[in-house]
Order: sequence, then structure tokens, then C-alpha cells
Amino acid sequence: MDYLKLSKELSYALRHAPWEYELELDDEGWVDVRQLLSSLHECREWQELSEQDLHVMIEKSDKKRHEISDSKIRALYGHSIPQKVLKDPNAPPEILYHGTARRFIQAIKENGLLPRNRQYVHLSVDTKTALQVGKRRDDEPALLRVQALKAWTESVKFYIGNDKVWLADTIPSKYISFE
Ligand code: HQG
Repeated sequence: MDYLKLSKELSYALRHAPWEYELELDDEGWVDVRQLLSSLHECREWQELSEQDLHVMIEKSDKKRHEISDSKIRALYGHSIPQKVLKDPNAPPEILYHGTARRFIQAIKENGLLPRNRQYVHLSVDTKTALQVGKRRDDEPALLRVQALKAWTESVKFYIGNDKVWLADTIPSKYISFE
């Protein structure tokens, strides 16, 4: 079983294009595991796929991207579908980080951190994780430091993604330091 490929396919289905799999996410992004499996079984590559494989994939993954509960599965972050996945607002830690490409810095200074193609801005709990995120776009990424708790108390909403990832609505640049 190619678990990396499976994880990518699930992220695509659950974050970006559920309709291509005849799936409909509920308000919190969940779909029935049985429905997901029956859709994937139509594809030759995933004919033998079982619920157990989904558990193993989540277990083996480098990041906690998906979760299964009560025979339902969802992506924990990253969504780009038009229907907004609802999350409960949560008080964040004092500081969160965002790793990005140097070429975006000027625009972020001007407009703050925007969700762009996704539903939420993505932030990291530590600098190592943030730099890994930034490396996807720049060999020497910029590391932004976000005064998350201060922004929260001044009414910017934050939400939990997983143990390393926080989500937020647009973050004005006055809460961001650019080192
Ligand atoms: C940038 C991956 C110009 C922002 C990662 C980022 C993460 C602006 C890009 C998760 C801007 C959006 C999300 C502004 C923000 N002007 N650029 N005003 N505001 N940007 O991929 O945070 O492996 O949507 O800095 O690890 O990079 O897929 O967000 O560079 O956790 O599970 O616009 O995706 O996780 O890029 O990454 P993205 P992200 P997975």
C-alpha cells in the first residue's frame, strides 16, 4: 500500500474536491468512511482499500492531517472548498509562527496574513514547523512571529488544527513581527 499516495488523494478529496468523489462534507468536514471507501473502490488503484488502511495511513503520516472518529473521517486543516468548514474558536498560545517565502513579505506587511486559496490562515506552534512550511516555497524562508493571544483578545479568531497547526482568520500586520 502506498500510504503517501493515499494521504495525498485523501487530502485532495477532503480538502479540495469532495464532489469529484461524490462526497459531501458535513459542517465540520466529516464524511462517512463507508462512502469514502466505496468511492475510492471505483478506482483500480484503491480497489482493495480498507478502513484499516486509513488508520495505518494516519498513524504512519509525518503530519496529523486527517482523523477518524465514529466511522467518519475528515481533514483537520487545509480546506479550500467554497463551503466553510466550521471550527470552534479557541484562545491560542501567546506566540504562533508562520513560515513563508521572502517574496511574499512586502504584501503581508501591507495586507496582513490572508487565507489566500484556503479557508483559514495556517500558523505553526514552533519555529521548526514554520520553517518546514516555508521551505515548500523558498529555500531560505522568512519566519514571521505572530502575537496570537494579543490578536485574540482584540477579536481575531483562532481555531485548533492539530497539535502543531493553528488556524485563524485574517491577521492584521500590526500583530506580526518580521525578523
Ligand atoms: C502567503 C501544508 C501574499 C502565505 C503546510 C503562504 C501548512 C500571502 C501562501 C498548510 C499573504 C498560502 C498551509 C499576503 C499570506 N500576500 N502572500 N497578504 N498572506 N500569504 O499553502 O500556510 O503538508 O495556502 O504566507 O505545512 O503555506 O498540505 O498556506 O505562503 O500546514 O498538510 O500565501 O499546508 O500542510 O499558501 O500552508 P498555503 P501555508 P500539508
